[in-house]
Amino acid sequence: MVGSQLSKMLADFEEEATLRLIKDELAAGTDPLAILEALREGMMIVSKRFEIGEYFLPELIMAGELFKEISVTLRPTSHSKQTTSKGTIVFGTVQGDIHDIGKEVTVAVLEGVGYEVHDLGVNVPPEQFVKKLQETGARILGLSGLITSAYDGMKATIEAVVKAGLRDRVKIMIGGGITDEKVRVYTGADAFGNNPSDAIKICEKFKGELP
Ligand code: B12
Repeated sequence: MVGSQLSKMLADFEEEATLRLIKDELAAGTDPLAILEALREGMMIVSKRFEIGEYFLPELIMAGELFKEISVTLRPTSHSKQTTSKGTIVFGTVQGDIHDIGKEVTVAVLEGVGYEVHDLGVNVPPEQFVKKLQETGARILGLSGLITSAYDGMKATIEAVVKAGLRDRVKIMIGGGITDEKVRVYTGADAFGNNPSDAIKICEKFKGELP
């Protein structure tokens, strides 16, 4: 798989060539999740170029748009859609954070493997997560966040779930580039993940643990 080539092409905004290469990779049987990972690496290159002053905010926005556009072409093939639901998940980017590219990819993959996902969008206040959990009876909550201040949004959301008396019946995973075990402990989540494959594994584990 030509992962690094794909990452560089995305970072250089070579849209046509990127799409062509993805088409070839899919035809050759490459796992769509591996292609998504290569595209995510491309976003990391964009981020580095931003940090050293080679790219500016418009390039960040452009890269985000390009990533979204390209990843849409991967969605139907990410996994074949299941007919029966594996379970219900409430998902969103926490209050104070507007990053949604990784969240959308993760949601699309979870839907692809058969979960019913209620995506509340970005900058979601804690009480909105609680309301949706109550409405749907979902047993899994997924919180996404990319900026450091999102830790507090995650913590506040989990505290709101506790306050609503739902914590015993809802398993909570957090994710986004910066989350790790330390953040999991700080926020009070049950698990953390850094890519859609982690999300699938975590949800499977949660299902085994839920009463
Ligand atoms: C594109 C981008 C933007 C775009 C966002 C467009 C959009 N619609 O999302 C724009 C330009 C709008 C933006 C804005 C800002 N950004 Co920005 N952005 C990025 C960038 C370059 C890429 C993020 C991305 O989309 N990656 C690609 C996706 C596919 O990867 P991902 O998000 O990591 O998601 C994957 C996994 O994390 C995981 N995942 C995601 N969610 C979940 C959830 C669960 C439960 C699980 C299991 C897994 C999971 O699966 C995903 C798929 O593989 C990052 C750099 C970086 N290193 O991440 C900075 C970055 C996140 N931004 C940063 C900052 C500072 C900002 C701003 C504050 C800038 C400003 N001064 O205004 C604002 C944020 C305002 C706000 N309140 O939120 C910093 C954060 C630093 C920090 N530690 O806080 C970063 C790290 C850049 C940097 N190096 O400085 N940004």
